[in-house]
Amino acid sequence: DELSDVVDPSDCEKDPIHLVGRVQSFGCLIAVDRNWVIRHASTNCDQILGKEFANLIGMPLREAMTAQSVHDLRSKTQLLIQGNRAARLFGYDLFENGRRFDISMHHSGDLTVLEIEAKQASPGGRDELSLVQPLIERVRRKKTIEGATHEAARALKALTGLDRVMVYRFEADDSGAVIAEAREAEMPPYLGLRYPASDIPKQARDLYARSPVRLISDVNGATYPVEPQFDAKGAPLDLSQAVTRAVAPVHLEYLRNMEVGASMSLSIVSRGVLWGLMACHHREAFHVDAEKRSAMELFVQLFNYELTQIETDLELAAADVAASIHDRLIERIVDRKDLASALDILSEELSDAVGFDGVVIYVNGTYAGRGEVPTEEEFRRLAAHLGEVHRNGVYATENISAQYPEGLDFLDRAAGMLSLSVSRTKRDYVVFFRKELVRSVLWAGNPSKPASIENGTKRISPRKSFAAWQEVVKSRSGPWSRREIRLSETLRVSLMEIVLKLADEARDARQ
Ligand code: BLA
Repeated sequence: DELSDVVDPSDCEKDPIHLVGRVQSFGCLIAVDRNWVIRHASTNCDQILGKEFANLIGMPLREAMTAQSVHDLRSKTQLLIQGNRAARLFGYDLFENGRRFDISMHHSGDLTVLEIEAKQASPGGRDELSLVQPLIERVRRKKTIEGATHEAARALKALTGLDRVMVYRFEADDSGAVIAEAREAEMPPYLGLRYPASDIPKQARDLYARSPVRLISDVNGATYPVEPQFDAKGAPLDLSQAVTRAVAPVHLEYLRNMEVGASMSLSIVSRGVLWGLMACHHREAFHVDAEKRSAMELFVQLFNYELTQIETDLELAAADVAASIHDRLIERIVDRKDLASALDILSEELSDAVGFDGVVIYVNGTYAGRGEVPTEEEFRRLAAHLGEVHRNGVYATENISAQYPEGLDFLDRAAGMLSLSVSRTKRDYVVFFRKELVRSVLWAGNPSKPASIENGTKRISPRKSFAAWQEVVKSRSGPWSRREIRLSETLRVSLMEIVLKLADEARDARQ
Protein backbone atom coordinates (compact mmCIF):
# COMPACT_ATOMS: atom_id res chain seq x y z
CA ASP A 1 0.00 0.00 0.00
CA GLU A 2 0.95 3.67 -0.42
CA LEU A 3 1.62 4.34 3.21
CA SER A 4 4.12 1.55 3.56
CA ASP A 5 6.85 3.79 2.19
CA VAL A 6 6.53 6.59 4.71
CA VAL A 7 7.72 4.75 7.81
CA ASP A 8 10.81 6.15 9.39
CA PRO A 9 12.36 3.19 11.21
CA SER A 10 13.99 5.59 13.67
CA ASP A 11 10.48 5.95 15.13
CA CYS A 12 11.21 2.59 16.75
CA GLU A 13 13.84 4.31 18.88
CA LYS A 14 11.20 6.36 20.68
CA ASP A 15 9.51 3.39 22.34
CA PRO A 16 10.54 3.47 26.05
CA ILE A 17 10.88 -0.29 26.37
CA HIS A 18 12.14 -0.18 29.97
CA LEU A 19 8.87 1.43 31.09
CA VAL A 20 6.40 -1.06 29.56
CA GLY A 21 4.95 -1.67 33.02
CA ARG A 22 4.11 -5.30 32.27
CA VAL A 23 5.63 -8.71 32.94
CA GLN A 24 5.57 -11.99 31.06
CA SER A 25 3.70 -14.96 32.45
CA PHE A 26 6.69 -17.02 33.63
CA GLY A 27 7.24 -14.90 36.73
CA CYS A 28 5.69 -12.27 38.96
CA LEU A 29 7.23 -9.05 40.16
CA ILE A 30 7.09 -7.28 43.52
CA ALA A 31 8.90 -4.02 44.31
CA VAL A 32 9.52 -3.11 47.96
CA ASP A 33 10.77 0.10 49.54
CA ARG A 34 13.53 0.55 52.13
CA ASN A 35 11.21 -0.79 54.85
CA TRP A 36 10.28 -3.81 52.80
CA VAL A 37 6.76 -2.56 52.25
CA ILE A 38 5.32 -3.54 48.86
CA ARG A 39 5.03 -0.55 46.46
CA HIS A 40 4.35 -2.29 43.16
CA ALA A 41 3.17 -5.77 42.26
CA SER A 42 2.30 -7.47 38.99
CA THR A 43 -1.26 -8.79 38.72
CA ASN A 44 -0.14 -12.41 38.31
CA CYS A 45 1.29 -12.76 41.84
CA ASP A 46 -1.59 -14.94 43.05
CA GLN A 47 -1.15 -17.20 40.09
CA ILE A 48 2.61 -17.64 40.47
CA LEU A 49 2.71 -17.74 44.26
CA GLY A 50 -0.33 -20.04 44.51
CA LYS A 51 -2.05 -17.86 47.13
CA GLU A 52 -4.80 -15.30 47.18
CA PHE A 53 -3.92 -11.84 48.35
CA ALA A 54 -6.58 -9.15 48.84
CA ASN A 55 -4.24 -6.28 48.06
CA LEU A 56 -0.48 -6.50 48.05
CA ILE A 57 0.20 -2.79 47.58
CA GLY A 58 1.12 -1.18 50.92
CA MET A 59 1.51 -4.55 52.65
CA PRO A 60 4.77 -5.28 54.50
CA LEU A 61 6.44 -8.18 52.70
CA ARG A 62 6.60 -10.19 55.95
CA GLU A 63 2.80 -10.34 55.98
CA ALA A 64 2.75 -11.72 52.44
CA MET A 65 5.43 -14.32 53.19
CA THR A 66 7.07 -15.49 56.39
CA ALA A 67 9.41 -13.56 58.68
CA GLN A 68 12.10 -16.14 57.90
CA SER A 69 11.71 -15.60 54.14
CA VAL A 70 12.05 -11.86 54.48
CA HIS A 71 15.09 -12.33 56.68
CA ASP A 72 16.74 -14.61 54.09
CA LEU A 73 15.88 -12.31 51.20
CA ARG A 74 17.19 -9.28 53.04
CA SER A 75 20.50 -10.90 53.84
CA LYS A 76 20.86 -11.89 50.16
CA THR A 77 20.52 -8.24 49.16
CA GLN A 78 23.95 -7.68 50.73
CA LEU A 79 25.20 -8.86 47.34
CA LEU A 80 23.50 -5.87 45.72
CA ILE A 81 25.06 -3.45 48.18
CA GLN A 82 28.42 -5.03 47.31
CA GLY A 83 27.82 -4.10 43.68
CA ASN A 84 26.34 -7.26 42.14
CA ARG A 85 23.73 -6.66 39.46
CA ALA A 86 21.39 -9.27 40.91
CA ALA A 87 21.04 -11.46 43.99
CA ARG A 88 19.44 -14.88 43.59
CA LEU A 89 17.93 -17.72 45.57
CA PHE A 90 17.15 -20.98 43.82
CA GLY A 91 14.56 -23.53 44.90
CA TYR A 92 13.62 -21.52 47.95
CA ASP A 93 10.56 -22.44 50.03
CA LEU A 94 8.99 -19.00 50.46
CA PHE A 95 5.92 -20.02 52.47
CA GLU A 96 7.37 -23.01 54.30
CA ASN A 97 4.79 -25.18 52.58
CA GLY A 98 7.08 -27.21 50.35
CA ARG A 99 6.52 -25.18 47.19
CA ARG A 100 9.78 -23.95 45.77
CA PHE A 101 10.63 -20.78 43.93
CA ASP A 102 13.56 -19.17 42.13
CA ILE A 103 13.92 -15.57 43.20
CA SER A 104 16.02 -12.84 41.65
CA MET A 105 16.41 -9.41 43.25
CA HIS A 106 17.83 -6.16 41.92
CA HIS A 107 17.63 -2.45 42.67
CA SER A 108 15.53 -0.08 40.62
CA GLY A 109 15.81 3.50 41.85
CA ASP A 110 15.03 3.43 45.59
CA LEU A 111 13.18 0.14 45.34
CA THR A 112 14.24 -3.47 45.52
CA VAL A 113 12.60 -5.55 42.82
CA LEU A 114 11.86 -9.23 43.48
CA GLU A 115 11.11 -11.47 40.54
CA ILE A 116 9.67 -14.82 41.49
CA GLU A 117 9.28 -17.92 39.36
CA ALA A 118 7.73 -21.21 40.43
CA LYS A 119 10.43 -23.87 40.46
CA GLN A 120 9.73 -26.60 37.99
CA ALA A 121 10.74 -30.02 39.17
CA SER A 122 14.27 -30.27 37.85
CA PRO A 123 15.03 -33.72 36.48
CA GLY A 124 17.68 -35.31 38.65
CA GLY A 125 18.83 -31.99 40.10
CA ARG A 126 21.27 -31.10 37.36
CA ASP A 127 24.07 -28.82 38.42
CA GLU A 128 23.83 -26.23 35.63
CA LEU A 129 26.89 -24.27 36.64
CA SER A 130 29.14 -27.30 36.39
CA LEU A 131 28.25 -27.58 32.68
CA VAL A 132 29.69 -24.16 31.92
CA GLN A 133 33.34 -24.82 32.68
CA PRO A 134 34.00 -27.57 30.10
CA LEU A 135 32.08 -25.66 27.43
CA ILE A 136 33.99 -22.44 27.96
CA GLU A 137 37.19 -24.48 27.93
CA ARG A 138 36.43 -25.43 24.32
CA VAL A 139 35.84 -21.80 23.42
CA ARG A 140 39.12 -20.87 25.07
CA ARG A 141 41.10 -23.22 22.85
CA LYS A 142 40.01 -21.24 19.78
CA LYS A 143 42.28 -18.34 19.09
CA THR A 144 40.22 -16.59 16.42
CA ILE A 145 36.91 -14.76 16.57
CA GLU A 146 35.48 -17.14 13.96
CA GLY A 147 36.52 -20.19 15.95
CA ALA A 148 35.41 -18.84 19.31
CA THR A 149 31.98 -17.68 18.12
CA HIS A 150 31.33 -20.93 16.30
CA GLU A 151 32.21 -22.93 19.40
CA ALA A 152 30.09 -20.63 21.58
CA ALA A 153 27.01 -21.16 19.40
CA ARG A 154 27.45 -24.94 19.65
CA ALA A 155 27.99 -24.78 23.39
CA LEU A 156 24.95 -22.66 24.05
CA LYS A 157 22.79 -24.92 21.95
CA ALA A 158 24.00 -27.92 23.93
CA LEU A 159 23.41 -26.07 27.20
CA THR A 160 19.85 -25.00 26.39
CA GLY A 161 18.38 -27.38 23.82
CA LEU A 162 17.08 -24.42 21.80
CA ASP A 163 16.43 -24.95 18.08
CA ARG A 164 18.76 -22.23 16.85
CA VAL A 165 21.65 -20.32 18.42
CA MET A 166 23.34 -17.52 16.50
CA VAL A 167 26.16 -15.11 17.14
CA TYR A 168 25.04 -11.78 15.79
CA ARG A 169 27.71 -9.11 15.34
CA PHE A 170 27.07 -5.38 15.00
CA GLU A 171 28.76 -3.49 12.18
CA ALA A 172 29.93 0.10 12.44
CA ASP A 173 26.56 1.35 11.11
CA ASP A 174 24.63 -0.74 13.70
CA SER A 175 23.33 -3.17 11.13
CA GLY A 176 24.43 -6.69 11.92
CA ALA A 177 25.19 -10.10 10.54
CA VAL A 178 24.88 -13.67 11.73
CA ILE A 179 28.54 -14.76 11.94
CA ALA A 180 28.10 -18.14 13.64
CA GLU A 181 25.17 -20.50 13.95
CA ALA A 182 24.23 -23.85 15.46
CA ARG A 183 20.77 -25.10 14.48
CA GLU A 184 18.48 -28.09 14.16
CA ALA A 185 18.76 -29.54 10.68
CA GLU A 186 15.15 -28.61 9.78
CA MET A 187 15.75 -24.91 10.47
CA PRO A 188 16.71 -22.81 7.45
CA PRO A 189 20.23 -21.39 7.80
CA TYR A 190 20.63 -17.69 8.69
CA LEU A 191 24.40 -17.76 8.69
CA GLY A 192 25.83 -14.85 6.68
CA LEU A 193 22.58 -12.87 6.47
CA ARG A 194 22.57 -9.13 7.20
CA TYR A 195 19.89 -7.29 9.18
CA PRO A 196 19.24 -3.52 9.19
CA ALA A 197 20.00 -1.41 12.28
CA SER A 198 16.30 -0.71 12.96
CA ASP A 199 15.69 -4.41 13.77
CA ILE A 200 17.32 -3.74 17.14
CA PRO A 201 16.72 -0.04 17.74
CA LYS A 202 19.11 2.18 19.67
CA GLN A 203 17.31 2.22 23.03
CA ALA A 204 17.26 -1.60 22.95
CA ARG A 205 20.98 -1.76 22.17
CA ASP A 206 21.71 0.68 25.00
CA LEU A 207 19.64 -1.39 27.39
CA TYR A 208 21.26 -4.65 26.31
CA ALA A 209 24.71 -3.17 26.92
CA ARG A 210 23.67 -2.92 30.59
CA SER A 211 21.59 -6.08 31.08
CA PRO A 212 23.03 -9.43 30.06
CA VAL A 213 20.04 -11.74 29.44
CA ARG A 214 16.56 -11.56 27.91
CA LEU A 215 14.01 -14.29 27.58
CA ILE A 216 10.76 -14.17 25.65
CA SER A 217 9.44 -17.57 26.56
CA ASP A 218 6.22 -17.39 24.54
CA VAL A 219 5.72 -14.81 21.81
CA ASN A 220 1.96 -15.43 22.07
CA GLY A 221 1.88 -15.53 25.86
CA ALA A 222 -0.22 -13.34 28.17
CA THR A 223 1.39 -10.37 29.90
CA TYR A 224 0.35 -8.77 33.20
CA PRO A 225 0.45 -5.13 34.32
CA VAL A 226 2.58 -3.98 37.20
CA GLU A 227 0.39 -1.94 39.54
CA PRO A 228 0.20 0.88 40.29
CA GLN A 229 1.53 2.15 36.99
CA PHE A 230 2.96 5.29 38.64
CA ASP A 231 4.29 5.89 42.13
CA ALA A 232 3.22 8.82 44.37
CA LYS A 233 5.62 11.08 42.47
CA GLY A 234 4.10 10.02 39.15
CA ALA A 235 7.10 7.93 38.08
CA PRO A 236 6.71 4.52 36.43
CA LEU A 237 8.84 1.61 37.66
CA ASP A 238 12.04 1.21 35.63
CA LEU A 239 12.17 -2.42 34.45
CA SER A 240 15.56 -2.18 32.69
CA GLN A 241 17.07 -5.01 34.73
CA ALA A 242 13.90 -7.09 35.12
CA VAL A 243 14.09 -10.42 33.34
CA THR A 244 10.31 -10.84 33.48
CA ARG A 245 9.83 -7.52 31.64
CA ALA A 246 7.30 -7.85 28.80
CA VAL A 247 8.80 -6.90 25.45
CA ALA A 248 7.75 -4.38 22.83
CA PRO A 249 4.74 -5.65 20.78
CA VAL A 250 6.48 -4.65 17.53
CA HIS A 251 9.26 -7.08 18.36
CA LEU A 252 6.80 -9.88 19.17
CA GLU A 253 5.25 -9.33 15.77
CA TYR A 254 8.72 -9.49 14.23
CA LEU A 255 9.35 -12.83 15.89
CA ARG A 256 5.95 -14.18 14.79
CA ASN A 257 6.73 -13.10 11.23
CA MET A 258 9.97 -15.07 11.55
CA GLU A 259 7.90 -18.06 12.77
CA VAL A 260 9.66 -18.05 16.12
CA GLY A 261 7.82 -19.18 19.27
CA ALA A 262 10.42 -18.22 21.87
CA SER A 263 13.48 -16.00 21.77
CA MET A 264 16.37 -15.45 24.07
CA SER A 265 19.37 -13.21 23.75
CA LEU A 266 22.58 -12.69 25.69
CA SER A 267 24.70 -9.56 25.41
CA ILE A 268 28.20 -9.85 24.04
CA VAL A 269 30.02 -6.89 25.57
CA SER A 270 33.67 -6.14 25.05
CA ARG A 271 35.29 -3.22 26.86
CA GLY A 272 31.92 -1.81 27.81
CA VAL A 273 30.63 -1.76 24.23
CA LEU A 274 27.82 -3.97 22.91
CA TRP A 275 29.73 -6.04 20.36
CA GLY A 276 26.90 -8.39 19.45
CA LEU A 277 24.30 -10.79 20.78
CA MET A 278 24.00 -14.49 21.18
CA ALA A 279 20.50 -14.74 19.72
CA CYS A 280 18.49 -17.93 20.21
CA HIS A 281 15.21 -19.10 18.70
CA HIS A 282 12.83 -21.92 19.37
CA ARG A 283 9.94 -22.87 17.12
CA GLU A 284 7.60 -23.46 20.05
CA ALA A 285 7.25 -21.65 23.36
CA PHE A 286 10.21 -22.56 25.53
CA HIS A 287 11.07 -21.74 29.10
CA VAL A 288 14.63 -21.50 30.34
CA ASP A 289 14.46 -21.49 34.12
CA ALA A 290 16.27 -19.06 36.37
CA GLU A 291 19.00 -21.48 37.34
CA LYS A 292 19.81 -22.28 33.74
CA ARG A 293 19.71 -18.59 32.83
CA SER A 294 22.30 -17.94 35.53
CA ALA A 295 24.52 -20.59 34.00
CA MET A 296 24.08 -18.94 30.61
CA GLU A 297 24.86 -15.56 32.07
CA LEU A 298 28.08 -16.95 33.50
CA PHE A 299 28.82 -18.55 30.15
CA VAL A 300 28.45 -15.29 28.24
CA GLN A 301 30.49 -13.40 30.83
CA LEU A 302 33.35 -15.85 30.41
CA PHE A 303 32.90 -15.68 26.65
CA ASN A 304 33.10 -11.87 26.77
CA TYR A 305 36.34 -12.18 28.64
CA GLU A 306 37.76 -14.60 26.04
CA LEU A 307 36.63 -12.38 23.19
CA THR A 308 38.33 -9.35 24.73
CA GLN A 309 41.49 -11.47 25.08
CA ILE A 310 41.38 -12.43 21.42
CA GLU A 311 40.86 -8.82 20.39
CA THR A 312 43.72 -7.68 22.62
CA ASP A 313 46.00 -10.32 21.10
CA LEU A 314 45.05 -9.15 17.61
CA GLU A 315 45.88 -5.59 18.59
CA LEU A 316 49.23 -6.60 20.05
CA ALA A 317 50.07 -8.56 16.91
CA ALA A 318 49.13 -5.56 14.77
CA ALA A 319 51.30 -3.34 16.97
CA ASP A 320 54.23 -5.74 16.45
CA VAL A 321 53.78 -5.63 12.70
CA ALA A 322 53.54 -1.84 12.85
CA ALA A 323 56.72 -1.64 14.93
CA SER A 324 58.75 -3.71 12.50
CA ILE A 325 57.39 -1.77 9.53
CA HIS A 326 58.34 1.41 11.36
CA ASP A 327 61.92 0.21 11.84
CA ARG A 328 62.34 -0.80 8.21
CA LEU A 329 60.77 2.41 6.96
CA ILE A 330 63.05 4.61 9.04
CA GLU A 331 66.07 2.58 8.03
CA ARG A 332 65.28 2.67 4.33
CA ILE A 333 63.82 6.13 4.00
CA VAL A 334 66.38 7.90 6.12
CA ASP A 335 68.68 8.72 3.23
CA ARG A 336 65.99 9.29 0.60
CA LYS A 337 65.63 12.88 -0.28
CA ASP A 338 62.56 12.84 -2.48
CA LEU A 339 58.95 11.97 -2.00
CA ALA A 340 58.73 9.64 -4.98
CA SER A 341 61.39 7.21 -3.81
CA ALA A 342 60.05 7.37 -0.24
CA LEU A 343 56.69 6.42 -1.69
CA ASP A 344 58.19 3.39 -3.44
CA ILE A 345 59.62 2.14 -0.18
CA LEU A 346 56.40 2.86 1.66
CA SER A 347 54.26 0.90 -0.78
CA GLU A 348 56.72 -2.01 -0.77
CA GLU A 349 56.87 -2.21 3.00
CA LEU A 350 53.14 -1.85 3.54
CA SER A 351 51.79 -4.05 0.81
CA ASP A 352 51.63 -7.12 3.06
CA ALA A 353 49.93 -5.36 5.94
CA VAL A 354 47.36 -3.24 4.15
CA GLY A 355 45.56 -4.23 0.96
CA PHE A 356 45.55 -1.34 -1.53
CA ASP A 357 45.55 -0.74 -5.28
CA GLY A 358 47.22 2.65 -5.11
CA VAL A 359 48.79 5.09 -2.68
CA VAL A 360 49.32 8.84 -2.70
CA ILE A 361 51.70 10.82 -0.57
CA TYR A 362 50.93 14.52 -0.35
CA VAL A 363 53.37 16.69 1.57
CA ASN A 364 53.65 20.46 1.48
CA GLY A 365 51.41 20.51 -1.56
CA THR A 366 53.69 18.11 -3.43
CA TYR A 367 51.96 15.04 -4.85
CA ALA A 368 53.34 11.61 -5.59
CA GLY A 369 51.14 8.67 -6.57
CA ARG A 370 51.64 4.96 -7.31
CA GLY A 371 49.19 2.47 -8.79
CA GLU A 372 45.48 3.16 -9.27
CA VAL A 373 44.99 6.65 -7.85
CA PRO A 374 43.27 9.99 -8.51
CA THR A 375 45.30 12.37 -10.68
CA GLU A 376 47.17 15.23 -9.04
CA GLU A 377 44.34 17.65 -9.88
CA GLU A 378 41.69 15.26 -8.58
CA PHE A 379 43.68 14.68 -5.45
CA ARG A 380 44.12 18.39 -4.69
CA ARG A 381 40.34 18.78 -4.58
CA LEU A 382 40.00 15.60 -2.55
CA ALA A 383 42.58 16.93 -0.06
CA ALA A 384 40.27 19.85 0.75
CA HIS A 385 37.49 17.34 1.49
CA LEU A 386 39.87 15.32 3.67
CA GLY A 387 40.52 18.43 5.74
CA GLU A 388 36.81 18.45 6.57
CA VAL A 389 36.09 14.79 7.23
CA HIS A 390 39.19 13.84 9.22
CA ARG A 391 38.09 13.83 12.82
CA ASN A 392 40.88 11.54 13.94
CA GLY A 393 44.26 10.82 12.46
CA VAL A 394 42.82 8.00 10.37
CA TYR A 395 39.75 8.22 8.17
CA ALA A 396 38.47 5.16 6.33
CA THR A 397 35.64 4.85 3.84
CA GLU A 398 34.72 2.14 1.39
CA ASN A 399 32.57 4.62 -0.52
CA ILE A 400 34.30 7.92 -1.27
CA SER A 401 31.56 9.24 -3.52
CA ALA A 402 28.85 8.87 -0.85
CA GLN A 403 30.33 11.83 1.03
CA TYR A 404 32.19 13.36 -1.90
CA PRO A 405 30.26 13.16 -5.19
CA GLU A 406 33.28 14.35 -7.21
CA GLY A 407 34.80 11.01 -6.29
CA LEU A 408 32.75 9.54 -9.16
CA ASP A 409 35.29 11.18 -11.52
CA PHE A 410 37.91 8.67 -10.46
CA LEU A 411 35.63 5.72 -9.70
CA ASP A 412 37.34 3.84 -12.56
CA ARG A 413 40.50 3.87 -10.39
CA ALA A 414 39.47 4.32 -6.77
CA ALA A 415 36.24 3.75 -4.79
CA GLY A 416 37.48 3.50 -1.20
CA MET A 417 40.28 5.12 0.75
CA LEU A 418 42.14 4.84 4.00
CA SER A 419 43.58 8.25 4.76
CA LEU A 420 46.27 9.05 7.30
CA SER A 421 46.67 12.65 8.30
CA VAL A 422 50.41 12.92 8.84
CA SER A 423 50.91 16.43 10.10
CA ARG A 424 49.35 18.43 12.83
CA THR A 425 48.14 21.09 10.43
CA LYS A 426 45.93 18.66 8.49
CA ARG A 427 47.54 19.45 5.15
CA ASP A 428 49.70 16.40 4.63
CA TYR A 429 48.32 12.96 3.88
CA VAL A 430 49.23 9.42 3.04
CA VAL A 431 46.18 7.88 1.39
CA PHE A 432 45.66 4.28 0.36
CA PHE A 433 43.09 3.66 -2.35
CA ARG A 434 41.09 0.61 -3.30
CA LYS A 435 39.30 -0.08 -6.53
CA GLU A 436 35.57 -0.59 -6.83
CA LEU A 437 34.42 -4.06 -5.89
CA VAL A 438 30.94 -4.82 -7.16
CA ARG A 439 29.56 -7.39 -4.81
CA SER A 440 26.29 -8.51 -3.35
CA VAL A 441 25.07 -8.57 0.23
CA LEU A 442 22.34 -10.99 1.28
CA TRP A 443 19.87 -9.29 3.58
CA ALA A 444 17.09 -11.03 5.47
CA GLY A 445 14.28 -9.16 3.74
CA ASN A 446 14.48 -5.85 1.90
CA PRO A 447 16.61 -3.58 4.14
CA SER A 448 15.22 -0.37 2.65
CA LYS A 449 11.74 -1.36 3.84
CA PRO A 450 12.31 -2.75 7.34
CA ALA A 451 8.83 -1.71 8.47
CA SER A 452 5.47 -0.52 7.20
CA ILE A 453 2.26 0.97 8.50
CA GLU A 454 -0.77 -1.29 8.19
CA ASN A 455 -3.73 0.05 6.27
CA GLY A 456 -5.80 2.39 8.41
CA THR A 457 -3.71 2.09 11.59
CA LYS A 458 -0.91 4.22 12.94
CA ARG A 459 1.05 1.23 14.11
CA ILE A 460 4.47 0.38 12.73
CA SER A 461 4.79 -3.24 11.65
CA PRO A 462 8.01 -5.07 10.99
CA ARG A 463 8.49 -6.56 7.55
CA LYS A 464 6.63 -9.79 6.81
CA SER A 465 9.22 -11.44 4.69
CA PHE A 466 12.70 -12.39 5.73
CA ALA A 467 13.41 -14.12 2.44
CA ALA A 468 17.00 -13.49 1.40
CA TRP A 469 17.15 -10.24 -0.52
CA GLN A 470 20.18 -9.59 -2.64
CA GLU A 471 21.58 -6.10 -2.78
CA VAL A 472 24.16 -5.37 -5.45
CA VAL A 473 26.60 -2.96 -3.91
CA LYS A 474 28.27 -0.54 -6.31
CA SER A 475 30.69 2.40 -6.12
CA ARG A 476 32.30 0.82 -3.09
CA SER A 477 35.55 -0.92 -2.45
CA GLY A 478 35.92 -3.90 -0.17
CA PRO A 479 35.72 -2.86 3.50
CA TRP A 480 38.82 -1.81 5.44
CA SER A 481 39.27 -4.30 8.25
CA ARG A 482 39.58 -3.33 11.89
CA ARG A 483 43.08 -4.70 11.73
CA GLU A 484 44.08 -2.47 8.83
CA ILE A 485 42.60 0.56 10.53
CA ARG A 486 44.32 -0.22 13.81
CA LEU A 487 47.62 -0.79 12.04
CA SER A 488 47.38 2.53 10.23
CA GLU A 489 46.68 4.29 13.50
CA THR A 490 50.00 3.04 14.80
CA LEU A 491 51.83 3.62 11.54
CA ARG A 492 50.60 7.16 11.33
CA VAL A 493 52.92 8.12 14.14
CA SER A 494 55.95 6.73 12.26
CA LEU A 495 54.82 8.44 9.10
CA MET A 496 54.52 11.77 10.87
CA GLU A 497 58.18 11.52 11.79
CA ILE A 498 59.19 10.60 8.28
CA VAL A 499 57.04 13.26 6.66
CA LEU A 500 58.51 15.89 8.93
CA LYS A 501 61.98 14.90 7.72
CA LEU A 502 60.94 14.81 4.09
CA ALA A 503 59.38 18.24 4.44
CA ASP A 504 62.59 19.61 5.96
CA GLU A 505 64.70 18.11 3.23
CA ALA A 506 62.37 19.37 0.53
CA ARG A 507 62.74 22.85 2.00
CA ASP A 508 66.53 22.58 2.29
CA ALA A 509 66.73 21.39 -1.27
CA ARG A 510 64.77 24.40 -2.44
CA GLN A 511 67.06 26.82 -0.63
C1 BLA B 1 14.51 -6.32 20.04
N1 BLA B 1 15.38 -7.36 17.93
C2 BLA B 1 15.27 -7.28 19.29
C3 BLA B 1 16.05 -8.32 19.88
C4 BLA B 1 16.62 -9.02 18.84
C5 BLA B 1 16.16 -8.44 17.64
C6 BLA B 1 17.55 -10.21 19.01
C7 BLA B 1 16.27 -8.59 21.36
C8 BLA B 1 15.12 -9.34 21.97
C9 BLA B 1 15.22 -10.83 21.79
O1 BLA B 1 16.05 -11.47 22.45
O2 BLA B 1 14.46 -11.38 20.97
C10 BLA B 1 16.48 -8.77 16.29
N2 BLA B 1 16.55 -11.21 16.28
C11 BLA B 1 16.88 -10.00 15.78
C12 BLA B 1 17.69 -10.17 14.63
C13 BLA B 1 17.86 -11.50 14.46
C14 BLA B 1 17.14 -12.16 15.51
C15 BLA B 1 18.25 -9.11 13.77
O3 BLA B 1 17.08 -13.37 15.70
C16 BLA B 1 18.62 -12.12 13.38
C17 BLA B 1 18.70 -13.41 13.18
N3 BLA B 1 12.15 -4.34 15.27
C18 BLA B 1 11.85 -4.13 13.95
C19 BLA B 1 11.27 -2.84 13.80
C20 BLA B 1 11.20 -2.28 15.06
C21 BLA B 1 11.78 -3.23 15.98
C22 BLA B 1 10.82 -2.27 12.48
O4 BLA B 1 12.06 -4.91 13.05
C23 BLA B 1 10.66 -1.00 15.50
C24 BLA B 1 9.64 -0.36 14.89
C25 BLA B 1 11.90 -3.00 17.35
N4 BLA B 1 13.31 -4.89 18.31
C26 BLA B 1 12.51 -3.80 18.38
C27 BLA B 1 12.37 -3.42 19.75
C28 BLA B 1 13.09 -4.34 20.51
C29 BLA B 1 13.69 -5.25 19.58
C30 BLA B 1 11.57 -2.23 20.27
C31 BLA B 1 13.24 -4.38 22.01
C32 BLA B 1 12.37 -5.44 22.61
C33 BLA B 1 12.45 -5.35 24.11
O5 BLA B 1 13.51 -5.67 24.71
O6 BLA B 1 11.43 -4.91 24.69
